[in-house]
Amino acid sequence: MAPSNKAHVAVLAFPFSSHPSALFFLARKLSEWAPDVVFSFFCTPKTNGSLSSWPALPNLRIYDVADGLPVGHVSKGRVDDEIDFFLGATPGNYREAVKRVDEIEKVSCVVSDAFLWFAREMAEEMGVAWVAFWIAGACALSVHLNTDLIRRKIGTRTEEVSARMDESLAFIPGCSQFRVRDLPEGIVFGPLDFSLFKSLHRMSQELPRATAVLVNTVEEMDYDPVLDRLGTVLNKCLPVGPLTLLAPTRPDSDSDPYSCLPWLEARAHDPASVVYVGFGTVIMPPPSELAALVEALEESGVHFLWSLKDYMRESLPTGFLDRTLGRGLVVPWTPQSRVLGHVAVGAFINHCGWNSVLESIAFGVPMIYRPFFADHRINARILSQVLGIAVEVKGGVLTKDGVMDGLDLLLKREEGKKMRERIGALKLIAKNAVGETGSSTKNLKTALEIIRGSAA
Ligand code: U2F
Repeated sequence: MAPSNKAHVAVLAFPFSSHPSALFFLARKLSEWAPDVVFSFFCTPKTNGSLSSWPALPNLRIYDVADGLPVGHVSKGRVDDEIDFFLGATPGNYREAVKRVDEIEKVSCVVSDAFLWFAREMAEEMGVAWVAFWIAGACALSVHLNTDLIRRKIGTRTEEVSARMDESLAFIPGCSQFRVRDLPEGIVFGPLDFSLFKSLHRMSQELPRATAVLVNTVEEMDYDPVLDRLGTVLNKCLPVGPLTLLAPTRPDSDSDPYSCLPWLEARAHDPASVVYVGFGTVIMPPPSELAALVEALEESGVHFLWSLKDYMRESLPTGFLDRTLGRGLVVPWTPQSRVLGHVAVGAFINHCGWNSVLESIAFGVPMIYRPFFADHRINARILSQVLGIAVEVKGGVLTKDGVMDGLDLLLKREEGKKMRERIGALKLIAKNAVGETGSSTKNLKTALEIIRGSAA
C-alpha cells in the first residue's frame, strides 16, 4: 500500500433503476468540486458500461463488482431475479473490489447508496466514515427508518394488516397524512422475505449509524416535520436535491436520439398544451391500463409525447400510431428533464417515481399520477395532500375516463391553473436551493467537508 494523505473515497452504487446514475452524478459533482480527492466508483459491469458516455474526469475511476448472475444466465426480463442474484453476491463482491483499490491507495471514506447497508460494516472495519445517499424523498426515508415501530404497531400477518390498511401513520411524527396502504411493500405487507426487502430492513437499522445521510430533496420544500425528525434520528441529514438541477448536463438522459425536442419545438407556439407520459425505468402499466391510456390519448385529442419501452410498443392497438400521427410521438427514450423544461409541455402522466417527481417540480409541470409500488404511494400523497401540485387518476388505476378527466383538469380548468401556480413557486424554491448560496449547494459542500475530513 502506498502511504498517502490524499482523500480516497470508495463510492458503492446499487445497480438498478435510476439509482446508479444518480449516485454517479453525485460522485461526478464532488469530483469536479474536489480535484484533489480521488473517487473510486463501484458498480456492476453492465451499469458501468451504460455510464461510459459521460466525459472522463481524472480523479473519478470506475471499477466493476460481480453482479452475481450465474454463468450463462439468460434474463427473463424480471428485475426481481436480478436483484436477488446481485444481493446474494453482496457484500463479498464490494469487499473484494474495494480491498483491491484500498491496497493501492488507502480508502479514507465510504459513500454508498443507502440500500447497501453493509457499507457501514466495511467503513467501520477500515476505520473510516460512512456517508449514505438516499435517492428518494424524506417521507419515504422516514417510513423505512420506522419499519420496526410500524411492524410493532400494525403487525405483519396478512389478515391483521389488511384490516388496518386505512389507518393513519400519525404515530410517526410528520406522517399523519399517510395510511398503512401507502407504505412501500416490504414494511408490513408484500413478500417480506424478498432479499431486497430484507436489505431495506437492515438499512433502516444501520442508517442512524452513518456519519451523514444525503437525501435527494430540498430543505425548503420537503415536508418540514419529517425533515426535522430525520435530523434527530440520523447523525446528520443533508438534503442535496434536486440532483437533476445540480446536473448541468447528463449525457445518459440528455441526448435526444428520437428527436423529441424538435417535435416539441413545433408546438412551442402553444405553451403548456402537450402531455408527457412516462413511467420511469422499471415498471410498465398492465395491458388493460395501457389500453385505457391509449383510448384516452386518442379520444381527448391532446398532443402527447410518450416514453414507452420498445417491448411494450407491440402492445399498442393496431392503427393507434397512424391515427395519432402528427399529434402524438411514442419513443423508447426521451431526454426527460429537457422535455419537462420545454414550454410546450403542460402535464406529466407518471408513476410518482421520485426522480420524475423532482424533475416535474424543477420544471414546473403539474402531474397526473398512477402509483405502482415502493415509495410511489407516499410520494403521491405528498404531491396531492401536502403540496397540491398533482392529481391522482380517478379510481387509482388508468381508465379512459379517469385519464381524460385528469387531462381536462390540468390543461383546461381553473384548478389546473392553480396547480401550475403552486408548482411554479416550488420550481423557484428548487432553483434557489441549487444556486451558489442555496441550501442544497451548502449541504453538498458540508458533505464534501465530511468526506475530506475523514482523510485526516
Ligand atoms: C425507481 O424509479 P424509476 O427509476 O423507475 O423512476 P424515476 O425515479 O422517476 O426515475 C426515472 C429517471 O429516468 C429518466 C428520468 C428520471 O431521472 O428523467 N428517464 C429519462 O431521462 N428518459 C426516459 O425516457 C425515461 C426516464 C423506483 F421505481 C422509484 O420507486 C423510486 O422513487 C426511484 C428513486 O429511488 O427509483
